[in-house]
Amino acid sequence: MTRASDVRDYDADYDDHDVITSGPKHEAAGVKAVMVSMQRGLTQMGPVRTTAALTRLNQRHGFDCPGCAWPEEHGGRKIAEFCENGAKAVAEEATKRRVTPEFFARHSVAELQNKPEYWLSQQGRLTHPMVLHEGDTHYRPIAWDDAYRLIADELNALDSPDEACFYTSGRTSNEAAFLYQLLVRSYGTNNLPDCSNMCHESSGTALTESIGIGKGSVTVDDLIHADVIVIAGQNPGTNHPRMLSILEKAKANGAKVIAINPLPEAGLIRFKDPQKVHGVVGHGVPIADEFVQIRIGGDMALFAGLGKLLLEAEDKAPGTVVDHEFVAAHCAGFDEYAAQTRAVDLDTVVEASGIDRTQLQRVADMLIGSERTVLCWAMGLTQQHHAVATIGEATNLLLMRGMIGKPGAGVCPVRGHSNVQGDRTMGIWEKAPDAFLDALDAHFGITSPRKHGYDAVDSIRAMRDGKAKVFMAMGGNFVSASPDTEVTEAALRSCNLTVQVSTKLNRSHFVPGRKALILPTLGRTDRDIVDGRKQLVSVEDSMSMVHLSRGSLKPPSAELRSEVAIVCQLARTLLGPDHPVPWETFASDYDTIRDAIAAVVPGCTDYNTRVRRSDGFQLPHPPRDSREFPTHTGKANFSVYPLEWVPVPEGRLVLQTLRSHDQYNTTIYGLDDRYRGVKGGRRVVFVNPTDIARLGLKPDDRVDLISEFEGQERWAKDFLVVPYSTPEGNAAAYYPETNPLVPLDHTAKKSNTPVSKAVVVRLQRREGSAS
Ligand SMILES: Nc1nc2c(c(=O)[nH]1)N[C@H]1C(S)=C(S)[C@@H](COP(=O)(O)OP(=O)(O)OC[C@H]3O[C@@H](n4cnc5c(=O)[nH]c(N)nc54)[C@H](O)[C@@H]3O)O[C@H]1N2
Ligand SMILES: Nc1nc2c(c(=O)[nH]1)N[C@H]1C(S)=C(S)[C@@H](COP(=O)(O)OP(=O)(O)OC[C@H]3O[C@@H](n4cnc5c(=O)[nH]c(N)nc54)[C@H](O)[C@@H]3O)O[C@H]1N2
Ligand SMILES: [Mo]
Repeated sequence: MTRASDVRDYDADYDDHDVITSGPKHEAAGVKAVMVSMQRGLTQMGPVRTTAALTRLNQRHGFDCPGCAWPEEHGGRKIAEFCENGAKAVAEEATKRRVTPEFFARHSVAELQNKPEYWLSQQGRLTHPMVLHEGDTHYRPIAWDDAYRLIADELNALDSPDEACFYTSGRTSNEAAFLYQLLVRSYGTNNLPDCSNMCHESSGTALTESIGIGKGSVTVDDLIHADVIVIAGQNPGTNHPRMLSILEKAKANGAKVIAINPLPEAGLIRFKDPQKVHGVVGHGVPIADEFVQIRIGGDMALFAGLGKLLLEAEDKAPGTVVDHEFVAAHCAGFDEYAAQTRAVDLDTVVEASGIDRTQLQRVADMLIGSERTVLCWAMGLTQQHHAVATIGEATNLLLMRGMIGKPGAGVCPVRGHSNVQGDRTMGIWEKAPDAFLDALDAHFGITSPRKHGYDAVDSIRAMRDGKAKVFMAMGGNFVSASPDTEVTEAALRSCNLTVQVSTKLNRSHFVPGRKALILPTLGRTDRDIVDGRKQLVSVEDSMSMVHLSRGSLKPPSAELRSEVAIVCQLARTLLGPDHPVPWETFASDYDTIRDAIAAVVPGCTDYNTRVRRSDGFQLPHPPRDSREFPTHTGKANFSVYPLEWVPVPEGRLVLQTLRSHDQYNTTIYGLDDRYRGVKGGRRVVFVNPTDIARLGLKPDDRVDLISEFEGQERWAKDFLVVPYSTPEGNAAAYYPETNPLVPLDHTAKKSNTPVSKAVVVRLQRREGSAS
């Protein structure tokens, strides 16, 4: 039996024993949002840096927001778009607080490993490279060259390069990502797990099967001109706030929004634009025309049921629903899809989704009446066991109607990290296609391995099983972001060496291997000057737009190195003076990296020139650009999978693990989730009032969450029960506190993404609880 939280009790000062709850809010943003972000800015950065930072956020000559991957409006990089959570992400990075060598001398690793993420997040920016030698109780400073030597020695001592794993989080720039994968492949492995494996991997897998490319097919302009926008499994009010002003524009043009979510998320219901008068007074703009309160994991059934209703409407009035010309010219598998979908039992759909026939028909009618439909989604769809099939099923609804590669219509997986899509384009992929590796080898005269590497889950398994012994992370917080915290922690502790290239402290620093390094690096907001010349980096947003980002703030310490510098110097130390890649040239002039990217990465010709255009440039996307579908059939494929959903076992709940309004993934900004009416704490579990009664509990009871999977139990202790509007049988609680509950082996079929949105749990009332 696993009891992860037994070994990991949270610091009372930084957690929630005084939670106040007041129920969901119905609108997002508004003046309160401006006040909160200004206050965070002033607390973290002081007035001068606040002004300097916020006036350059997403400006043409400024830096790309380190928050989400939502794009700027085309031609719209002139005015700062206000976004509370973007401002908070900047405040966290540009903070004046510092974590110095004295800090590490004061606090032992034993002490720091018991601090909650929130406390760690709030200590500020790292200033010096630090090492933890075997048997030491404290991290101590290390010279950069000695750090590179240590990594190189440990890597060279391995029996095979496949015994090392090189993680990337999605903030890394295109330039750093390109060099990092080049270093890893030159060393000899494809073990390049990244945060995408835990995030949108299911979208990439599903879209590659359906349309031949794992990226979204729409632009902001398409959204603005859509008739219907479906938003499934996404909470834009918190996680992509700038999307709300686009939705508002689309609505002003007459678009209808269908929100599919177990929770009535504030931003899906109403939006108060703080830059407009109606955002200051009044109730804001209603967003969702149809709120579909789906059961967790019920989306595939919903999309299949809608498919059936669309086909029935087509049968009644042939030629009015199905775009036969598009299907005949561009698609494969329609007959098989139609046969399976016609046979779908609507009673099963109602049971699986929790959506009644009347609403099902209403939504189908909206889709039938739409000439231009955009389908947006995020983690509510991707982190499910049947995620790939679900996204395929949703895509079927668009294919049938010829809604790909047409203005105002298409698929829109809304990415998370600000450059997660760019990192993949640059080759951060454990399964990079041979064509990419061939181009890399030809350009640099190296021999990349062809054997596929480990993704995030397989890296944990490999470390657990003693097959991987060195772990290096280019950003992120692998320990807290990964599933099955106790297994992941043991896996990392069993390594010979763990290396974290980081901007700020996080738990991964205190779950060390036999030896550990913390290498502090520049963030997006910091200026990067090499030999007196300011260096620029570039990123790709959720809609395949590539543009520059220029940091402008004084870095937290002269000891920081850019990610590019760290990769280049490590590469030279590891690979030796004769290695053919010009690492020194790359480190001294980032234009030379972009020239190499132009030569190797498809769609990047003339990178240096095009990326300097005011809006940057858009990467090619054959389905969007010319209705070409580079799949194995050469056509867009209808996706046909057996129908799957998530039944709720007797006396149990299906728990989704999600973000509050006051965090960026594992970086915790504060203890309030304003839009869900939670103040002062994060260890809460949202439960339907009927379930609270049925389970013999009361609101405000304290419970332990016990996950049950294949006969194993996993525990997370001491959560406050909060009555909330969620379908019966479903519950919600925050990530990363609940990661100990997510089983490592419960992953999405084909994409291997951890099933973070459907964990079967029972709730056990704690002794001394309120009732
Ligand atoms: N401020 C801020 N911005 C962020 C982040 C952050 O932590 N903070 N994280 C970034 C990252 S990396 C990512 S990937 C994105 C994440 O953006 P989201 O995907 O919006 O993030 P989650 O909080 O995981 O929310 C998932 C949503 O899916 C819903 N959901 C859960 N289960 C189901 C289901 O079965 N079906 C449906 N239809 N819906 C379901 C939940 O109720 C919730 O509204 O945000 C990015 N932006
Ligand atoms: N249960 C559950 N688990 C989840 C999820 C969920 O919804 N539920 N979501 C998953 C998703 S979508 C994602 S994307 C992952 C996120 O996983 P990660 O990307 O690994 O996690 P983050 O919390 O974003 O990483 C934060 C750390 O990144 C470092 N950092 C910040 N900026 C920079 C930079 O510019 N350079 C470098 N080198 N370091 C930097 C800081 O030190 C900070 O502590 O978590 C996944 N895990
Ligand atoms: Mo993500």
